[in-house]
Amino acid sequence: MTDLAAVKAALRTQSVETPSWAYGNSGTRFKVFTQAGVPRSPREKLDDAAQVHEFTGAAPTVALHIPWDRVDDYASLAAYAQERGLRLGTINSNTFQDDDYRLGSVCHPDPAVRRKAVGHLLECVDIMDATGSRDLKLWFADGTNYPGQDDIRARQDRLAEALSEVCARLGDGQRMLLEYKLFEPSFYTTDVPDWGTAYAHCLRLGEKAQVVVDTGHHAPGTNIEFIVATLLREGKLGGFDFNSRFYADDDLMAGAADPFQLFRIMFEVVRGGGFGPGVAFMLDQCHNIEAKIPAIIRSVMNVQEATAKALLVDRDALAAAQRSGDVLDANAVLMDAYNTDVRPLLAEVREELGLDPDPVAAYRRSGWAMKITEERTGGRQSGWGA
Ligand code: AOS
Ligand code: ZN
Ligand code: ZN
Repeated sequence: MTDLAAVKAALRTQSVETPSWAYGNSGTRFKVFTQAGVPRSPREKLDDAAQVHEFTGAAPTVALHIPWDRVDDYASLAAYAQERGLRLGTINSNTFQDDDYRLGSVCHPDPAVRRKAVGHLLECVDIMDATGSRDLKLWFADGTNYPGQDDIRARQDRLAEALSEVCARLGDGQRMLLEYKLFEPSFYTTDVPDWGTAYAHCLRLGEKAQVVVDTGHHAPGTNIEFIVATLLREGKLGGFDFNSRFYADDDLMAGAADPFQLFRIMFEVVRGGGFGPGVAFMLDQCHNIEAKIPAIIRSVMNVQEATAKALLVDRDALAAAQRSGDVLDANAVLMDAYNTDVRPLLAEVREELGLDPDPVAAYRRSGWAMKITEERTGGRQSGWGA
């Protein structure tokens, strides 16, 4: 029998990190649909992120992206965040938007380009020192477009050399989170394409190096929860970039496309002892057509719902059914938890925290959307973005 008090206590500890870039305008390579009232600065992104935390009570940290969130004084930005009940979280590097990186960054054949890329990564660690961030997230767009273009093996050597230098720079309590992605923007090889490559590099680098699982970064049909269970078992799961995908790395709201997959992932996290501060639960999303703040609130709620269902699994009954080889009963135990409507339970948790049970509705009533549109554009919200 599941202890509901323990489930609620666990849910109260959960925090989901929101990404600064999810608050700003974004789009696809075909069009960026701008929205009235979006933030014009990192500080305004934090103002919006504070709304997500105010209404969910579960989003106290905000990931930054360098250079998108570059400021003169990061300690001051951290203080600004703290005044709003937030903390600056993961620092995301960017070695994919500079013309010098056409043939790659840390894997580039030219040592001067590799030096420039490593310099950027070391700057990100300096920023971590200033913001008090624990994690440096590294996603490399590096790869090749044609067979023969470059030496696949030599590129791994270059990557290892760069990662080793950056890892050596990390201070006490700091980590590097290496994120893999099967495809795009390169088309023939990607230098960190899958969990195995990321794991192999992190294994060599030691305990400061961990793997990030972005739920949009796999081939269709990949069993992501298997990867999660394996990385947790090896002590190498550093965190998630949660989002949803129907086609590719769509960066849609977490849990919106396949809530059952998100539940199965969260069950492996709970089962593997990963439900704690050692595994960073981050969102990595781009809200191209939907209003951003409510979409981020919804994503946090979707992660909470998947987690609540995972916590409700009767682990004793499941283990007994598995041991006895009772396939149908074991599956039924898991499906019973998944098919439980956990919204009332989460509403109770929110009310016990002094929050509105419906964070999206509460946000919509707050008038924040109208306020920021007036202040940031002087125009009126078109209505759909409220
Ligand atoms: C790119 O597809 C990856 O998901 C990155 O994690 C993410 O978009 C980037 O970190 C934003 O800087
Ligand atoms: Zn990501
Ligand atoms: Zn991605």
